[in-house]
Amino acid sequence: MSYETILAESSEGIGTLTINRPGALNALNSQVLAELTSAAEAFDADPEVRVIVITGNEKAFAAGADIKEMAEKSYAEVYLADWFAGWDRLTRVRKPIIAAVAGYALGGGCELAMMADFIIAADTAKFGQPEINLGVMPGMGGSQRLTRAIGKAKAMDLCLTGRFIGAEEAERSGLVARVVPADELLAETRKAAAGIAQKSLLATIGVKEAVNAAFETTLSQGLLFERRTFHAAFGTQDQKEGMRAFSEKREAKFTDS
Ligand code: CO8
Repeated sequence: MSYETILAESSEGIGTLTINRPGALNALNSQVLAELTSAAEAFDADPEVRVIVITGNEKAFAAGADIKEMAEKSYAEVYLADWFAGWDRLTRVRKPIIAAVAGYALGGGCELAMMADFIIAADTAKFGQPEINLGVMPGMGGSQRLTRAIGKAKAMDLCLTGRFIGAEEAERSGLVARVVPADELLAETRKAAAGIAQKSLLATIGVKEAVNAAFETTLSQGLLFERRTFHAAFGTQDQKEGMRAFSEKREAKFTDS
């Protein structure tokens, strides 16, 4: 399938989606939404792909929703079209997703990065929710996922002031998993993705479902879900292979069975 606003390529188990609107700092318009979510779903269904990476360019991961596309919309239009609810499709992708962020990740760009399972940031990355400067507020998860990620104080600070934070502060706050030098961002992300691609897909999807359950359930329900998912792993060949390989001091060869 060919796309106009993103690049999609896969190799060695890693499906990479690159937002490609450099002239607009990768602003997220409806076409990016449609293409990125469709491409991510296609990777999710592709047995050759085991991990998905979403990235931008060195200047911008994405500088937000496309302000020019939104500017003249009416309440009725955005309400009836349920604007941006379509991004939820990305959160239903079952395979692990890593966001590799360099440059600006603002507004919807920060919110998109937070829809990934974790973020690896270049030391040049800048995160923010500057919607307040446009007379609006976050609309793709900035008030919810950001608050869960970094707590009320920091989320309020970012959403109310619109200030940007750098990669170090983002890592300190728990928004970002790792910070790497900008020129190593893609190599480091690929290395992380390649490592995950070697694991049993049954286990990586189980981890993703269990960690995400922590955001949706009580602690006792989450712990029960985790335990049951752990128990289910004992019905897999990959559990036998992984534990035997440990005893036999060799690399495990997982077969997703
Ligand atoms: N939308 C559209 N175009 C953009 C955007 C954007 N978000 N960001 C940058 N661009 C365009 C600029 O208009 C410019 O285009 P042109 O050359 O044609 O004038 C080009 O990209 C380069 O941008 P700048 O010249 O501004 O580059 P600078 O390096 O000077 O500045 C900044 C970089 C600081 C990132 C600046 O571009 C900026 O402030 N951008 C806007 C950031 C922003 O406010 N983002 C939030 C957008 S709102 C949002 O995401 C809401 C999401 C949820 C909505 C839910 C609705 C229901």
